[in-house]
Amino acid sequence: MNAQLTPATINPELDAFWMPFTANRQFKANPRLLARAQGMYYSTQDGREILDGVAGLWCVNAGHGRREITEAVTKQLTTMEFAPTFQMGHPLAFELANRLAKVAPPGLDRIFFTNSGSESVDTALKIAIAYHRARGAGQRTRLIGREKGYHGVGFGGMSVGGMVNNRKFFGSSMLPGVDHLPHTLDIEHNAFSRGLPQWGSHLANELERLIALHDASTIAAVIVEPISGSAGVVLPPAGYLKRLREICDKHDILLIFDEVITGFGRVGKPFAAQAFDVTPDLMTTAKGLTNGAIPMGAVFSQRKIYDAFMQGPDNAIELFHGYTYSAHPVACAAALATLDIYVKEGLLTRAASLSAQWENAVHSLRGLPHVIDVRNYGLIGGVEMEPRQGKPGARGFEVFLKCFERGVMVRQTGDTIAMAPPLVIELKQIERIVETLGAVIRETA
Ligand code: PXG
Repeated sequence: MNAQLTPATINPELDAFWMPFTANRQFKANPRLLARAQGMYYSTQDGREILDGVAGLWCVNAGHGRREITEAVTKQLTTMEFAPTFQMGHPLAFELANRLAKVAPPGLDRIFFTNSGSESVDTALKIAIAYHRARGAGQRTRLIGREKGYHGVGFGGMSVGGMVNNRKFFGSSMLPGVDHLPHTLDIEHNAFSRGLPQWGSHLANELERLIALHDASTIAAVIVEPISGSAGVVLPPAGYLKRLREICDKHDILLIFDEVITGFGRVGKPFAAQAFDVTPDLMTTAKGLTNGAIPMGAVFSQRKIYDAFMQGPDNAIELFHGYTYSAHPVACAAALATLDIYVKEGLLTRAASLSAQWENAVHSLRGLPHVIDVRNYGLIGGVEMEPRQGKPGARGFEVFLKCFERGVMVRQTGDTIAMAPPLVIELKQIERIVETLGAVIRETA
């Protein structure tokens, strides 16, 4: 603890808000406050323009200040601000589910609504376990995640997740019966790969090893992010996800893709499942679903899973799970307006037409001091720098801060800078992000 950084002595007005995933004392000593947003830009409270290199937090895919979303939300608030979806319904919920089913990967046309990525993940894990039980395989309760995985912060998502700091503070308060695949980041073999790395599809075979250890009859599901964002942009080696799919099929294990960041156009197709031509059994989403305007998440399920629940007496509740705000009417309105924009402006595939320029731009940072890897796919980029001796994350944070001071917002995870701009970005703005980052890296010892 640094006595000089006792919050009350810094800025008492900032004290009450306990900020998430933030160095509270450091932030409150030197706050970065955003006040307005339009298109590709934020403005700070003191009126500086900040180019948004990370779509808010991987969510504002259609850019900021979209009038259509504001209008749809305003209209819904004045028409009906809330309606229950437990034993009741409202039309927008059904309309949205139908619309989502149309852009979904093949067969994933049953949709369960949540309010966040974390809730989507916990929902999908619970559905997976209950699905096996509904089929008479109630002993299949084990869940397999992956090292470096991020699946939100609920107890389920934390347990299958594989980021050390998100787990170690919470003792053994984890789901029992969880195991983890090895992660797929291998700088030694794959540094500076353009797009998917070629080395490492065999890492999927580790699933066979875990199955041999635990026996398939105890395993409900495997959950992975097709591309990991939070851990610093970790890509699947070419062929890796297909291999996971094959092994899951062979052993009757459900495959869950966590597409909270890869969904809604980020990778050049509506979902990574389509980009990589691998269809999961369940798919979790949030973020881009409403362009970040109103909190909402959705779990996409294969019809066979939904159908497995639709048995027993007609008056029996089939799944004892849900949230007060599942399919909140205002969130539904926001999502419908967002989908309209995505379709009208071709944003679910626009990243594919920009990805070659994006790739060239981010790979131009190769060769700069301390840069040990550059990774990219769709409109996602990661630049990994060597950590300072004994101070992991310090260099990354300094680069993030200096970029912000120069009017470009990126994300920092350890010593990796992650970028995921709104999908409406123009080439000039890609150049500006990469030039700023490059200049800052050059000056950062
Ligand atoms: N799954 C994945 C794959 C995510 O990326 C969540 C679940 C949880 O979503 P909620 O809505 O509960 O936060 C996420 C969230 C970052 C960053 O910069 C990424 C997330 C959240 C905050 C920061 O890497 N992803």
